[in-house]
Formats: sequence, structure tokens, C-alpha cells
Amino acid sequence: MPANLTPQYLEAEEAYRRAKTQQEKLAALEEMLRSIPKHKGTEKMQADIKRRIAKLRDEAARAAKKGKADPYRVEREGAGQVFVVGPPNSGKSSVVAALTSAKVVVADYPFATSAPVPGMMKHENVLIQLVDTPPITPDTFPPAMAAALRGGDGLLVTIDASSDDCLDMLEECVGLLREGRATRDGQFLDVLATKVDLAGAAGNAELLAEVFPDLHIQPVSSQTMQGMDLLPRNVFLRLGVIRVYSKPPGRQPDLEAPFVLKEGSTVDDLARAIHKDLHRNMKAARVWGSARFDGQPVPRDYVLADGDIVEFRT
Ligand SMILES: Nc1nc2c(ncn2[C@@H]2O[C@H](COP(=O)(O)OP(=O)(O)O)[C@@H](O)[C@H]2O)c(=O)[nH]1
Ligand SMILES: [Mg+2]
Repeated sequence: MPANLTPQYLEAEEAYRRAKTQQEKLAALEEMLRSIPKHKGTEKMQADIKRRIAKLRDEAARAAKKGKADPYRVEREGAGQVFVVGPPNSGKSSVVAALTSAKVVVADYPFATSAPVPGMMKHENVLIQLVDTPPITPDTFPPAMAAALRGGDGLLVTIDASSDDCLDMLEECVGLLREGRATRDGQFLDVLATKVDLAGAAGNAELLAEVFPDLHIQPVSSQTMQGMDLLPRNVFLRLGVIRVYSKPPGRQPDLEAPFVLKEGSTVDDLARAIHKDLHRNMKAARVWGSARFDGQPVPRDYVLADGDIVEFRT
């Protein structure tokens, strides 16, 4: 590590590590490039930062281009991408508004939402992307929207449990999603029974759960917030991911900055996710958490568990 790195540079580097969105990453990298001392010892680092900036800009440009061609595509961010889908007026936008700071439109008329609107939902130290979507009916379910939904890690269907037609509505909606090929293997499909603050809705929600036991029906109200506190955790568990932390020898891990990996990922997968140089140069790894004892040396193919801390030696 070359000497003379300024506090401004280290701060920018820290901001980069914490950055959750591509925009934040890009801003931090640009600040790193501005504040890095310009001398021979940092030439390699400067080149590396420039490379990363170019890559992010390229990705952003590509996403913008695609975004123009496809109004339903949403750039994924965070630990997982989950679409909130359902019939008109079923409470989709209200759910996204209750759990994120996204600027969604809640309205008492149908079809108020014409394009997907993403927001970030917090679960402990991770953010999960929740996407509000236009309503789907047999007449309004464009293939481009189905394709976007298929790209998600999960779908949360909203059904207005205060409606006496809720069983039929759920059946129709899930049918539309499956027939429209908006679902795929490896993706979860759960249902929110919404508006349970209204008369008769709690009973209907129970009925829905009995008739569709596979759909993990969760009763919620955006009005009273009933059931909302459980959602971030439930959604996180359904994503099938783990949070793991890395640390250099002799240092503490940053428990605010987990790496999010698919369940079943190994020490090797984590090294690759952190940096290709680390992946290439790692000589040994030790694990705190799931291993039999703290700091146990583990092989590259060691399967990690949620919460594990991994120390890499290069
Ligand atoms: N009582 C009650 N009304 C709700 C709830 N969620 C949504 N609404 C109302 O239902 C209507 C449609 O809500 P919205 O979120 O825009 O539904 P969307 O069309 O599926 O996005 C609006 O008038 C909301 O105020 C809820 O939990 N309880
Ligand atoms: Mg809406």
C-alpha cells in the first residue's frame, strides 16, 4: 500500500465500500480519483479507479439505453429485487410506500401507476429492492412486463382481502403470472392479503391462507401498519441469500457492510465477489461463526452460513 494517502481519499474509499447504488459508487470513485495523491506510487491505484469508473459509466449508459427501449425494466439494486404485483386498487403502491421512501402514487382510482417504481426496503444491515408495478388484468399484461417480473428474485402479489371476490382475484392473478411466464424456478411467489384493517378482511385473509397454503399469505394493512414490521425479514428469508463479512488479518470486520451471496456459496465465491486479485492471490482463509471453533482454518470450498466472518491471507 503506497504511503501518503490523505484522509479525504480514505474517506472516499470508505464511502465506496458502503455505497449501495451504482450512482453512489460512481460518486465515491470520482472522489477517490480526485483526492488520491498523484505520484508514481499510486499509479496502479489510479489506473484501477479509472477502470472501475469506466465500467460503471458503461453499465449506466447501457441501462439508460435499455431503459428507453423497455419501460418495465428496473436496474436491480441491493440484496434482492422483489416486484409487488396485483390487480388494480389492491394496495401495491401503498405497500411500497409503507416500506420504502419511493415516491409512488397511491390513488383511489385504478391504473394510477403506469410504470414500475423501485424503492429500497431495509432489513437489519441490508437493503432489498421493492418495485411498485402497474396493475395486471387479463387485458393489461404486456409481455415486456412479464419479462421484467421474471428477472426478479421474487414476486409479492397483493390481493384486497376486504373484497368478497378475493379468492377469485388471487386465482386469476396467479394464473396470469404463470401463463404469462412472469414466474420462473428459483424465484419466490408469495401473497399479501391487504387492507386487513377493513371489515371482513381478516377473515378473508384466513380463508386465502387455507385455500392457497403454498403462497405464504401474509395479512397486512398499510393503514394501521399491521403485519408490515414482519415483511422485511420474511422477504429476506425468502431470497435465499446469506450475509457474510470479510476482514484482513488482525482487524475487525465491518458488520455494517455485508457481502450478500446466494445460499450455498463458498469461501471461494466470497473471494471472487470481493476482488479478482484476492480470488487469485488468497493463500488461506479462517472462519468465525459457522465453523466448529472461532478462527478455524477452512478450505476454499467451505460452505458459508449467514453471519460468517472470513479472514483472508494473501
Ligand atoms: N383501508 C385501507 N385502504 C388501503 C390500504 N392500502 C391501500 N388502500 C387504499 O386502496 C386504494 C388503492 O391503493 P393503492 O396503493 O394505490 O393500490 P394499487 O392500485 O394496487 O397501487 C387507495 O385508495 C388506498 O388508500 C389499507 O391497508 N387499508
Ligand atoms: Mg399503484
